[in-house]
Amino acid sequence: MTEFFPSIETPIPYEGPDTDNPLAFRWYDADRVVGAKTMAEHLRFAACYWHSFSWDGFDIFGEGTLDRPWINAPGDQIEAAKVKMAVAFEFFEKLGVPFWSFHDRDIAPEGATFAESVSNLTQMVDEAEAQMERTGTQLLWGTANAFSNARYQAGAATNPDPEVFAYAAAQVCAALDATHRLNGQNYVLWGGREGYDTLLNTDMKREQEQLARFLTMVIEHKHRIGFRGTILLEPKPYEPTKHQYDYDVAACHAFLERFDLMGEVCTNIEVNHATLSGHDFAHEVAAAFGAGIFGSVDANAGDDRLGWDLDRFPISVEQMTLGMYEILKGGGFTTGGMMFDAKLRRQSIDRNDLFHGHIGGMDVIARSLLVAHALLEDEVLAGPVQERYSGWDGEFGSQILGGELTLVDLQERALSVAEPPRVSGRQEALENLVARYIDRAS
Ligand code: XLS
Ligand code: NI
Ligand code: NI
Repeated sequence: MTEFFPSIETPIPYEGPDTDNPLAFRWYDADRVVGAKTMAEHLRFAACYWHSFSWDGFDIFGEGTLDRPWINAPGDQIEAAKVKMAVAFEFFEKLGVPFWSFHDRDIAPEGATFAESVSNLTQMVDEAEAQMERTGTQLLWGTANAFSNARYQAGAATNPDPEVFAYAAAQVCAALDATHRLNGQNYVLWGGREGYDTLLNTDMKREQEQLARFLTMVIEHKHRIGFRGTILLEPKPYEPTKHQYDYDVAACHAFLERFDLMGEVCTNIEVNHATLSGHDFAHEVAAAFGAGIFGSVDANAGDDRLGWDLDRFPISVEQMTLGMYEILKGGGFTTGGMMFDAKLRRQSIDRNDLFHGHIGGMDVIARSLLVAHALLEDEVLAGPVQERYSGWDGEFGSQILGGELTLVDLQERALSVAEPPRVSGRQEALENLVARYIDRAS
């Protein structure tokens, strides 16, 4: 097949911050060592299949604008899927991204029957295996699209009809098998329609119990087939449903505790989902590490004035620095990575725009890694934080936390000691320090 991106060199080179070449990295230098690992090892970048190759720019107001000739192409659907896959891997290879990720329906068309869908998927997994072998691209994660088809209008695992639950289970079984075959590092469950629009027709308690049963079956299957990757829940507060059960990291944590699934499941944190839930990205990362359920990141960005999942490419070094800082502080990625769940704007119709989006996102995150690493190395924030809590490390603090003192003991103490002195929280000074590290990154 002729190349889809003929003007791009293989792979995109690193040329440093001063380059004027828009098709070169300015910050992402894969082999550069930062602390104990290379940038590539720290960041484990992945590109996604769906936004870049399965979507032609259509929105609720209008038709597709992007040049994706395999979409709705007449003729053999498997042939069209193969053309699409060849282009996707040409892109991954030319970008120099080590990982990719997919939904079952992104790579293989849904058939007229379930059996046909599985057969389509199997053929395309064969194809993917060959493309991965050829290019050296690895699979960060696979997932099932259990939200687009009309049968899932009322949810998949949380559907009021057990037949739909069963269909979704069959689909996830096949998608997990495919991910296992392709040696995926993780398997993701994003609850696309696992929520509700109105309580007038919804039994929330029952739906959550169904979801727990579903997840338990996925875990059992993972162990049965010997899949060694991590199972990840991807929190999102709403959209498409008005309320989604996996609202944020805290809701996922509570769900896993409630149904005794801790230790089996981690989270895939999407930047734009964090902001939709009313949290900062860094908050969600810190919450996940705090609960022991940090897994992977869907890197993207929203817009300050638009309250839906815009999936822009990351643009803010500050936002990503604060998230990267929490990731490094927590010990970094293990099976997870920085996956671009990001899409072009509808007017970005030049083929190379896909490179510009990813190059910019990778540079923002690579630069954030440098800043976060320096902040951590120099203990710029750790020092003040440790100092702030130092009382808890002393004898009195330890007695309180160790359960040696009662409420009455503390009341008695208050009667005899002076008012505790107040100290500055120094937020502005700390923000200035972070800004200085961002200025200095090199
Ligand atoms: C949608 C989600 C989706 C998941 C994969 O908002 O981000 O893209 O990452 O199903
Ligand atoms: Ni996502
Ligand atoms: Ni999303």
